[in-house]
Amino acid sequence: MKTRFVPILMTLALTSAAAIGTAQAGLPAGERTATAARTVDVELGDDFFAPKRLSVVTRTRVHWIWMGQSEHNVTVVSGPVHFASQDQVTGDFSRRLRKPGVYRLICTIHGQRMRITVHRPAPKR
Ligand SMILES: [Cu+2]
Repeated sequence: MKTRFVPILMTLALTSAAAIGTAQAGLPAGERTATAARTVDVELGDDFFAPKRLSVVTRTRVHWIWMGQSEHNVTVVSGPVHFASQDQVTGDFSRRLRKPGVYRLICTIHGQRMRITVHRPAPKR
């Protein structure tokens, strides 16, 4: 049991660090916003996405990480581009989102949802 506990604590610590790094005042709870193209991690648990809502600039890479015990997938049900992961129990999946718009995603096995809004970066001055 001890051997299982350590990785879980490490994962929690990493998740908290990531949340602090992207926390922004004035945003609804659970909403994470990226203003520069980079990689944003999303946890895929039993049965939820965290965060559920994401707002990112074009060219951001979204990286889903399987954290639960059950089989899940990431499937776009509406949006500018459609894609889907395999059904998997562990591992990860990523996509770079180049087209602006609203992407609605679900796990087709359990129905948990998430939404990603992709917007163009603000013009440079
Ligand atoms: Cu699922």
